[in-house]
Amino acid sequence: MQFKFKIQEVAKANNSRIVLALDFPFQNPNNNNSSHELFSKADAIIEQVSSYICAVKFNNHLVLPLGLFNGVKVLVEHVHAKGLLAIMDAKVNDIGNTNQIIADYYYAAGFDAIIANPFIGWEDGLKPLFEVSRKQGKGVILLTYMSHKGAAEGYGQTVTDPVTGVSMSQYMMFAQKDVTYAADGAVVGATVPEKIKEIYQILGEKVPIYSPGVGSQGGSAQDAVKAGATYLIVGREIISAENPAAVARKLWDSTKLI
Ligand code: BMP
Repeated sequence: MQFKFKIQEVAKANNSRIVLALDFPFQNPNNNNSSHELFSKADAIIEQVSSYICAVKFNNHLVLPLGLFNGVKVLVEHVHAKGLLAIMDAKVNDIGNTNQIIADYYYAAGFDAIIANPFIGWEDGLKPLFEVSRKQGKGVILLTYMSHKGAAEGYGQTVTDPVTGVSMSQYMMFAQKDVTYAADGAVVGATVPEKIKEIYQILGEKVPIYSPGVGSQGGSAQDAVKAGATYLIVGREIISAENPAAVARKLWDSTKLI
């Protein structure tokens, strides 16, 4: 089954559109016990919030200090044991061969989907990544308009398609490509709900929108969903709370699928 349908099933089962970004602040790895502490914190949060989320997104925050096969793989197994899916936010951004090898490692660690950067283009860029992912039943989610201010410089620029000669904004071109490539998702910042609305016009129900930037970056979960986001990627708002489960539950309650 394609990843976009797998996550739909989990989302329905938990009645949740929340993807937890399991991101922790820097902890000096030279300090004794640091990686043990980090692992325990991550493991505990998965346990506490599992019934309010549908997936967990991992980033360099854990892969760098814990390592992929000793630390993160075990957390991915915990995520799966809870009936949830694991997304690797690798923002894959290299030549095809390198992209394939990056993906192979993450998939060998159990990840169900990977995030990539569409600026690399299709031939010898995204295409080999999609091929290796499809072959293994894994998903590819593409950045389409990022949540930070500087996103306007790249995703917001006006570009001319070298094939058709048509000019349009970069993010609208990426949105069209999300559909053409049959991506499993498109990342669009919750900080730019007007862009979510525009991109949703292109994607419809074909490619679900994953929206990061809720809370800590100033985006509103409700506005993002109203504009067309299916999933909300939320990290610090939950992770840094005194009671992560309570915050996750509140967010779950106010953004349930039905
Ligand atoms: P937070 O909720 O703590 O702001 O975390 C958001 C997460 O989503 C981070 O892992 C960040 O790297 C990621 N992200 C983002 O914030 N904006 C984007 O446009 C794309 C992302 O992957």
